[in-house]
Amino acid sequence: MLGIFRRSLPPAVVLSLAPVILAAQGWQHVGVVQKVDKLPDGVELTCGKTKVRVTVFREGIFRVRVAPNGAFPKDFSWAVVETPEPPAIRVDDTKDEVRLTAGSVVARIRKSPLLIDFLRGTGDMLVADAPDKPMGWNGGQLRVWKRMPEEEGYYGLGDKAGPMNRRNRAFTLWNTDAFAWQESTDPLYKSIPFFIGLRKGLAYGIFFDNTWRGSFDFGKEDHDSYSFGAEGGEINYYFFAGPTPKKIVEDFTALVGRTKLPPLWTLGFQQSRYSYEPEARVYEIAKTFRDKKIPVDAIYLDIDYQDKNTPFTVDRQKFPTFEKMVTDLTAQGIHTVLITDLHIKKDPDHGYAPYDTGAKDDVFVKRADGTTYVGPVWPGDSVFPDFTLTRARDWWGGLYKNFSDLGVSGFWNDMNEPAIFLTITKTMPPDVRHRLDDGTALPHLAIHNVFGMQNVRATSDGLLKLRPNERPFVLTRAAYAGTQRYAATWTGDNVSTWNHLGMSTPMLLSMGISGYGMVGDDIGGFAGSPEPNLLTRWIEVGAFNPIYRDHTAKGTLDQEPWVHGAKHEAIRKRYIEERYRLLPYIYTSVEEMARTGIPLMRPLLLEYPQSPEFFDDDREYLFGPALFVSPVTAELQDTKVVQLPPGTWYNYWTGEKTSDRELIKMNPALDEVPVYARAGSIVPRQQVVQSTRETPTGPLELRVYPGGEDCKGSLYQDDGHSFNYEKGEFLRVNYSCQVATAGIKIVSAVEKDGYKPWWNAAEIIVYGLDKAPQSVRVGDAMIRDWHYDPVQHAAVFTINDAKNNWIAELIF
Ligand code: MIG
Repeated sequence: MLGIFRRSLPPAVVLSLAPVILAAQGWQHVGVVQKVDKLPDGVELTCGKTKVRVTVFREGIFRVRVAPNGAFPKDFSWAVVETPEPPAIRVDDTKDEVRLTAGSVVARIRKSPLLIDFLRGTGDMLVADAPDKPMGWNGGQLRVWKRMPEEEGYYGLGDKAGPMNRRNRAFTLWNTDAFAWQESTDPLYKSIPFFIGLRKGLAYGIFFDNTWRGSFDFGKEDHDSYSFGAEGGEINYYFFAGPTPKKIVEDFTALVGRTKLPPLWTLGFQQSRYSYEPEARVYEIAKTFRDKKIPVDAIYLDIDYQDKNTPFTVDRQKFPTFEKMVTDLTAQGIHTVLITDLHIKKDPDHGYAPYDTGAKDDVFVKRADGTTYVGPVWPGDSVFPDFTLTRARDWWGGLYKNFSDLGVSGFWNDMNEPAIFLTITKTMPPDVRHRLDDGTALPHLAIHNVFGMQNVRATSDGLLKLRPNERPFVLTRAAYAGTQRYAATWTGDNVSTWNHLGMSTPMLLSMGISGYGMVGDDIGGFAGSPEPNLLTRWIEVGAFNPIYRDHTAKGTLDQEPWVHGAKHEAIRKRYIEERYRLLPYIYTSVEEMARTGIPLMRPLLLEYPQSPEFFDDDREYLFGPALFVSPVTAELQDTKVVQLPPGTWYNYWTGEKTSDRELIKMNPALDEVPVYARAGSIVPRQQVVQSTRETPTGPLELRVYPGGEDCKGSLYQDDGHSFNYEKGEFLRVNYSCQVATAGIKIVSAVEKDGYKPWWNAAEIIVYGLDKAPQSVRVGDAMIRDWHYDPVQHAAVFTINDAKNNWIAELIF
């Protein structure tokens, strides 16, 4: 009976029946603690035959593992890359509870029954197990229930659609090819079992490191508790004590790995479609960008460049001089990105090396009966590399040699949920086994959610072997926690509707706090064709997203920036140009993301966790540390109200200063996106270039927005493509400014000068000045060549030798 339910009802329905069927189905909950053993990093609790370990992984990070039968399996994770470094701990064992203290955080383990609460030393409760539902399991299934206080919000879970706050909804984690997904579609492409709980400024994080089909229920089943669990594997979760959401994101990304510094060109504008063909069309697209002087850095070739959709081949009818085309694009500063899907056409003895060598090396996924699994995808009957095997990943990585030798810059791994045609489950059957290096194998259910991750791991590692001193660029559709180590990603097959434009921002923001900062959407929408205003608005917003790629489906109308006439083209070009002007700032912020895990696109809850009134609008965010963006995503924009976050802000376009927490009412024109710069920030910019390969002319521009408590900015530059920065070949300059009655002082302090930038001079623009200064001084010298712009309320001057340390002063 229950088996029938399970098969025929969608997961959310099954979940809502849970309370009724839980007991009947034989859920068992962890019982009374009978024995407490101290471990070097925590405690092991024995309850009947069950053992529970609560340990401290690092300062502020606890870990909980449960072995229902008392035997902990080998400790292994696809996600975790950090090694534990347990701080000093204290264990207080009393009759009713055990307290495990590390620094300012306490795990209080109540004994009868075993319930775990995490508190701050100050007594503030962060999160407590639901009193009536200790952790439980049922056959292979397992689940953890936590108390759900009123007003607590839940943020994260990767690419889930809908509001960023996941409260009142339930989600399944099962990587799924979800063409034309909608707000209520679930599951989607990625499984990132991590979230932040946030209540009145108190924040904590939980990462449930389990790759099986999982589910998170934030108040759908029950109003007083939320829960997370999976259909197999282990109860194994990490608790992050913060204290701030930022610290939680930093700690989580340290645990599972951060985005690597990407090649600079991947931050430029990228043009794609399904598919540019034949070759002449690719040339035409490239030429149109250059003729119209619309900057672009990459053109993508989707599956039709291949011979009958067969990965690692080229259709010579359509692309007779493929090699020359790649070279010619490169010569124009345009990178070629090729799709290379993971399904290998089952095509024995026709000279198709990927199949023949893979079969010979025995790297394809098998079924339980030992036969190779064959499934239909784009090339027809296909086989699939066993990416969980190191030797299969190595073999896959080697397949990139030819394309890499030709100078193809980036690779796109689509369909890696994995997506399979002509089956109801859209993926591999459960009897597929995935082999592991130690000679064992796991069922598909255990590996499904990491299959795409291991696919892009293989691609990225392969490219690193082929071009050891080039940063690889890989784009993936499926992901598990930590996949940002190997690839950038996008939100899959969206639709050309205003609704989708609106859904995009919260999804990208959720990805960012889930550790995945190099993310974008299909600008203009994949399915369907955007009306002119929609494409224009989308290109405007995209300028302030991490990945900026226009893409559309087969059979749709052309979707390049110029397709709707001169008026739209001019607006779109202006925003794409703005993207390039901002590259010094964007690259600096992306370097920060690679170093700290703080995403480029930051939801307001990261910056203002104390003020829910500022983050209840999911569509507004900070782009890097300094810019506040309020996208226009409505077709008929009546009056738009922008609630600025605390502090003073400057209109990014006009330089106009706002007052604290100003509510701005506006009717944004089609070419207007509200963007504000934080008072107390310094934003580096450059001149427009047609691609990142072109050296900008003129000085570096430094926009100084005085005010705030800690006025600062920085600049990071390096060669943009190699790993030489790891050897110190980079430039880092820290800028600061101080406002006093007598004047404004701006300081440049070079932290590291291991790289010679393209500029010598810097043009400094100081905003927010009601009147012109009396004089401008750099060091001891008075500058004569400066001017005051009364419209922008800004003083403008140039420092010729700006690469060294300097102090500039505006004297009033
Ligand atoms: O079944 O490669 O999401 O971006 O253009 C469709 C063709 C397969 C899905 C991807 C989309 C891509 C398309 N792919």
